Amino acid sequence: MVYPDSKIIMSFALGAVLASNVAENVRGDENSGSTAFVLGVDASFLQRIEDSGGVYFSDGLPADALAIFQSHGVNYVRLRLWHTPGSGYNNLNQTMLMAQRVKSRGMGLVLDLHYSDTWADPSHQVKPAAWASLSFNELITAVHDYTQNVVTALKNKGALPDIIQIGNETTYGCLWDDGRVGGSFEGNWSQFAALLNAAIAGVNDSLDAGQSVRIMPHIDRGGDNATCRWFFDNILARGVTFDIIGLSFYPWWHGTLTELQQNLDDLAVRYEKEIIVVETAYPWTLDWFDGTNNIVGLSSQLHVGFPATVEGQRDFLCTLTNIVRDAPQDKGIGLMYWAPDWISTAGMGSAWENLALFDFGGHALDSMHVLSKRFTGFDLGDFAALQRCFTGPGGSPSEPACIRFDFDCDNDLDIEDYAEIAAALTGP
Ligand SMILES: [Ca+2]
Ligand SMILES: [Ca+2]
Repeated sequence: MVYPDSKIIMSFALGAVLASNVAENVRGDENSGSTAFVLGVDASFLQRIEDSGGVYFSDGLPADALAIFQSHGVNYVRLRLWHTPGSGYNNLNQTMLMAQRVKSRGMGLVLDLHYSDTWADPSHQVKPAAWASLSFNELITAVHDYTQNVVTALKNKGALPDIIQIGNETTYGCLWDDGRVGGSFEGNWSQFAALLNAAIAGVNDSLDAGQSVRIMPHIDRGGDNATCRWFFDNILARGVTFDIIGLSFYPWWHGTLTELQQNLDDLAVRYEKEIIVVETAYPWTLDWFDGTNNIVGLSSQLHVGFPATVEGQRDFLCTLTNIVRDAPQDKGIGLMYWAPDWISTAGMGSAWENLALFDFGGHALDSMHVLSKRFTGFDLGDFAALQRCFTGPGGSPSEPACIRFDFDCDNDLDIEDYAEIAAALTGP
């Protein structure tokens, strides 16, 4: 690789910009990431994996998975909450402990309310058993009171969420059949909206004066503009007020990256709401480690240009992050990787060990570096790395410590990357 003099000059110029912006960046860091680009992970499995013997490593040393994520630029953690799950995990008590652990690290928290005792998704929205025989009006009250109670409980533990997801992948509604929409349930939109509004009121009624939480409905279909329009048109027409559009984008289910980009382009302008790709993942291998069947294992599930390698995973994440960040009117505010910690352990199999951001032995993959600080601010501590990566010798975009500076994901450190870094340093 050739490093022309202009790069060296720009590198030193960046140093001056860095120095003049450090104070501002430090102040921004104290703000719990609330205005920073959201680089999140869903770590809802983490306690269970740890209890099953899972250990994580970074640079060969064992470490707290959350610390590893944070040192790689992750600033938000998402936790799902089930009403009365069969296991001892993802209930209120265990979620409160994890939420405190997240908050104690100064990270942002996304609470993912499933309104079910188990997985809620476009094919399953089963009411909690405790609510199975309630009338619709009683269900409205239950949703309000439960939401108020769980948010109050978190608040009282010093772990008030920053963003609350009112339902999980509610593409066809929630709390079936009362809140079911689509197909023969198309007449149910008003009931579904009433349930969402009850949840929102429950959040608001849990807050003290001066506190605020951003509300995020969530559906899958990140690459399906027609379904996204259908969903958000319908809830907005029925007075559901919210802050953020949450979309899942699993590339083997939800379309191409181009379709995602076109969808974000439309939604950002159509609704003028912030958007987070709240679930995504990509495989670093098609191999597997245990007897629990994996979600992804076929080359036909991959996207052209993104092989199932650590580099392919890195390139996917880099490209996806840019697509979100480049949505119109700065409405793309982040993405969250689903279960990057779901390694296989002796006590718990994984359907996701080839989609994690750790290898089969729990060692952080180099692809994790792509998240690092790309959109959350550089500081003086990054200057030496900047210089070394751009001016060599030895610096190259394939080196883990340098991956984060390749903003345009072309596996080259060049003038375009300088422009992005300068922009990151000088802020909006
Ligand atoms: Ca497996
Ligand atoms: Ca580049």
